[in-house]
Amino acid sequence: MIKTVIKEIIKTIAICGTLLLAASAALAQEKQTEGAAKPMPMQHEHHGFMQEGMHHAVAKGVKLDPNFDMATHTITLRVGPMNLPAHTSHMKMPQPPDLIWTVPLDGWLLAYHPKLVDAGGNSVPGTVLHHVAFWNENRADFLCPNKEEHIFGAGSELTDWAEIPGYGYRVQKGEKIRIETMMYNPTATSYDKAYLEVAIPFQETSDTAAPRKNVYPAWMDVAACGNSGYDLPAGKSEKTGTVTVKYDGVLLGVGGHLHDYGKKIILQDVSRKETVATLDAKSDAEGHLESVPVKLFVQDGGYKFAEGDVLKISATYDNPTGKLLRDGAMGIAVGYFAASDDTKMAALRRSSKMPHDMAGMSHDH
Ligand SMILES: [Cu+2]
Repeated sequence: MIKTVIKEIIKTIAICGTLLLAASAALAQEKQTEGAAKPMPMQHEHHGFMQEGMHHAVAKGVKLDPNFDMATHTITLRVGPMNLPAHTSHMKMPQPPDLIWTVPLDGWLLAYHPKLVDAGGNSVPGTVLHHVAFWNENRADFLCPNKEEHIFGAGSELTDWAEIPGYGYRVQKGEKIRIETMMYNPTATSYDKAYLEVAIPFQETSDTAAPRKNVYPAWMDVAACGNSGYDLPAGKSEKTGTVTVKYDGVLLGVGGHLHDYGKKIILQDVSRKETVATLDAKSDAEGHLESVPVKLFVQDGGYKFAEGDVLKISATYDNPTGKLLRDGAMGIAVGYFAASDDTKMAALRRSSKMPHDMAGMSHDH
């Protein structure tokens, strides 16, 4: 079983916004129209981030419920309820349909804080989250424009994407954020009516006192701009890929995404002949991934990328199972990018949804 672990993408001291804005009635009204599930039952086939391209039964009655706390400027997106019987693999578990959140504000999303709770608000262990991924259907990825912008992801470790002071992910009213959730339950405890909650502090653009700089999620993948998942051979292996930077700017920090038996991920700027980061994974005695460290550059003004720079990513694994693990591996350096000339990034906007076969980081074959 693939256990997804994205660990602490950007770890900084979170500084909560202290400016209290007037509560917006418009935002509250917007909420009523949210949360409709997409009707297509085969949605998982087309867009899966960590999925194996196989059919999943669709869980019934799972809704998206967005809640706004104007006092703290936090949106909480709640996905559920989900029934999670003990000892159920992600293939056997009926999975939530893709859910669409229509952004009700012009502003910045500042951080993502995921957690799992039951109907009574009690904590449910992250172990039952296979992964969750947020995609902005109205924007293309700045490194791989054949893909949608992947703005947040987490697995069992419930990666907390902390705020970077002064920066935010710019959203516009009406943008469609697709939420893909995959659950499983390897534990001996069944969970009835579980909910995934992602708390997202935000700042509106109408808050002109301290405007944010825009950041773009940078997924630098050993599979380049193709599907992220690949077959993991037995024993030691290394996979490398390259992507070309298309804009001048800076990388504010970088973490990594590997699966079990992952050893390290290295990001190099080949054009500059420099190693940007070497991230050595932590694993348990069996090789199950526990964490990948984060390297920050924001305190030094960021690591400079120039248009045309070729980035090389390499992922090292040591698979002790003695057999090839189909779709068992991913190797992605994940960071935040800030462009020197942000106006150029407007070209990444899409008015309509991209065709399915161009959109995802799917494992489909
Ligand atoms: Cu993965």
